[in-house]
Amino acid sequence: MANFDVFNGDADGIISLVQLRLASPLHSTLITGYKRDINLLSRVDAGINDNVVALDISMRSNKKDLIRILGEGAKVLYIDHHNSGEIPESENLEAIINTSPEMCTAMLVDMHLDGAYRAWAVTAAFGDNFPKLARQKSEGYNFPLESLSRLGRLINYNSYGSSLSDLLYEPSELYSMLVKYKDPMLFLRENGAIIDLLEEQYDDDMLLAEKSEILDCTKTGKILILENTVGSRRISGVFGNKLSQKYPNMAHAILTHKKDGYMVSIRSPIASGVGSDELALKFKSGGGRPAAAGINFLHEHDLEGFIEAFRKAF
Ligand SMILES: [Mn+2]
Repeated sequence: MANFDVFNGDADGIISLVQLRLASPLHSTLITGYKRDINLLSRVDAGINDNVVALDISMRSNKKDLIRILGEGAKVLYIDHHNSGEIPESENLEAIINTSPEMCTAMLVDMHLDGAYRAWAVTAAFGDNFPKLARQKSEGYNFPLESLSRLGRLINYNSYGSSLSDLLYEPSELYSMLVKYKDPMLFLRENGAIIDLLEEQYDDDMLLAEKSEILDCTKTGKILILENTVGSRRISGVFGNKLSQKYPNMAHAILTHKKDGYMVSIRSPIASGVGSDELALKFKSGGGRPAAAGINFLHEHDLEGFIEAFRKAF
């Protein structure tokens, strides 16, 4: 019997697994990647009596491999908040999918575990850009919200890049450090330097992002362009989160220059929380959820089309 833990490399994915494995520790093969490396089930070779856990990766993008794995007879627990498409029928599949715009995977895990590691779930909610959800779930607890918010933001930031080499810490490495602690504050007390290093890099990247060029701006939406640098690739999504919190009535798209095109991060206005996935799915390599989505590669030729579609969507 083999166990496979498959999880998005961002704060939501990592902390979803942290909670599950604190609740039921076991030896497993860890399968993860940088934030946009989401076709992770393709790396799972599981059969009868094997258990697969999939966290915070779109079922829509992993459907083919999910069906293959279920067909081989493995049991799958799938917890996620991205647009899933149709969920396959199988008695080997337990799917907890909730695409509400105010929900993240780590909070679904929290519900699954009756709030056993709430401080971790709150950290993840901050990291996944759900500060309202984080605060609401903290009611009645005496959590140091500033610290949890900073930790969530920086774990999340660590996952962004075009390859693992853009990242300061490999997500599986970060997970292994975090899962040793039942309480994120204990982690911080003993490992402050790990997070301080991330913050230094974050501040440098953010400084550059804040000088980015504005491509299109209306009353309800803004499109910005970042230069083709490692720092841009790391900060684009988090920069989008920051802008969306600052201007809750506006939609944002952050384009990062790549060879012959762009990588795109889209954020819906917080006030409505919808539209991003629909816009992203109009393009070949697009995907995501109502509040936040992305396009891995937008060809230069499609830039005008994207601006038009963005204006129409928001
Ligand atoms: Mn998430």
